[in-house]
Amino acid sequence: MAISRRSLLQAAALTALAPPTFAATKADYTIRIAKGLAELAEDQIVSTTLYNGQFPGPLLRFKEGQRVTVDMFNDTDTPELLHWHGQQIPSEVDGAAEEGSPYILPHGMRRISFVPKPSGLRFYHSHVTAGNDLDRGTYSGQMGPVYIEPNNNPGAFDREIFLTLKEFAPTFSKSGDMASDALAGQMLHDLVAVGKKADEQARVKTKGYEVGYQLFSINGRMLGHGEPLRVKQGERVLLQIVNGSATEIRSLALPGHTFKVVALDGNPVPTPAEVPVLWLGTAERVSAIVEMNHPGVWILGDLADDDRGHGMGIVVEYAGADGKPQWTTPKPSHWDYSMFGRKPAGLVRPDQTIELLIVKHNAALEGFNQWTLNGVAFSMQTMRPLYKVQTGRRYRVKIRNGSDDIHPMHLHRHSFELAQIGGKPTAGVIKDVVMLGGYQEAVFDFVADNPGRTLFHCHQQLHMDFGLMALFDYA
Ligand SMILES: [Cu+2]
Repeated sequence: MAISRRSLLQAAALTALAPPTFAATKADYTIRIAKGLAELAEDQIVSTTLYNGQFPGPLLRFKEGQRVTVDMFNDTDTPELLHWHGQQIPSEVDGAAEEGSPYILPHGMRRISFVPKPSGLRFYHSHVTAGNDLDRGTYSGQMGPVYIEPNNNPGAFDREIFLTLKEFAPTFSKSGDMASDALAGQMLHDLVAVGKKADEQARVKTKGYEVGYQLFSINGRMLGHGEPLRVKQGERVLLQIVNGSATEIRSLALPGHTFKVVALDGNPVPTPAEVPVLWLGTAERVSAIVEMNHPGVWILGDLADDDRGHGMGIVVEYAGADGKPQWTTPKPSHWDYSMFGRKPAGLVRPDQTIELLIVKHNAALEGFNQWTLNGVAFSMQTMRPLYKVQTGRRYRVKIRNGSDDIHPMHLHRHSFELAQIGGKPTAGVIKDVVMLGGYQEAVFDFVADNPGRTLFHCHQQLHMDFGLMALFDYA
């Protein structure tokens, strides 16, 4: 599983070579990785690995373009990696071993320095392989929000509230309940055929393990157990939401209110639009303004009754209102990224197109599904790059999903622009994670403008650990 002996030795060598002068000056930020307790409710206290002893980890506010130094101490017995999700920074500080970032060794430390960018809502989280260990990687409590202050803020609002969505107490199961009908668009027949063929060829006829959770939280508290969001009538509240889940796609609704989506993955959208329900794939961020114009005591929560019932929600309480928090299930709707985009103006011609096909191999790896991209499951042993890109060129990635699962596909160290999603052409939606629907395809463009090894993977921990990952390198 997890870490090869070679990469550990490499990490050890690099640490040994590091000059011992780090303690001379104080870093701008210090993150300590250690076991601790997260009190989700008075009678639900979980033991997990945390950043600075708290969940979520501290909100880190950076200024775009202003260099920071960060000390990362690993007080655990296992190597760690801290990844700066959504930032365009060098490979050696990005925090992914596949890109060449060294591990933070057990009871060791690493000081890094980088220039934060781009502005907007980002986050930081563990990037180690978890494999079959549900205490590791993003299954743990290692995540926290990052906000990179822009020069100008999109939209007018009175107040800003950060919300971190996170599940705890994971277990393996043999059934999943992924909300597969959440996304707009149709299944493509040729991709259904790919999935059917893979199922027929599979030696094991049952599907592999999935992960389920017992406890759900927003900002580390189960629904009804933390402080409510106290609001006033007429207030415009900007919600900065991070889906910190290891594996789940989340929805959020607030009865009687709509969400005006102003940014996706921290990047302002060309067409801010109001929706009744937000959907966030694993690691996605949504910035949305809610106009508080429906007084009462409400539940801002997940559409899934079971998840909300086990904590995925937070109470919104208007000044002067009292009573039991109310919930009503909204009418069914689909999440369509293209509604926040603009019409493509003419034809943008990429320099090259990279076509990738995802296939699921049922329970092929000791009961776990194995995933391939163009027939290759990523190997942590060889870490062989799948594709070489050239600086300055615009690449179009066409990713096709031959499975029924939704894949939140994430590109490190670069942002991309959606070109087509759910069968619809679009432009101007800049992201670093996109949910790819079951048997659907997505097309996005990125410019190779940040030399260094670059990871492209599904952010579902169970998928990335079992093959759904590719490395791009610069020629
Ligand atoms: Cu996936």
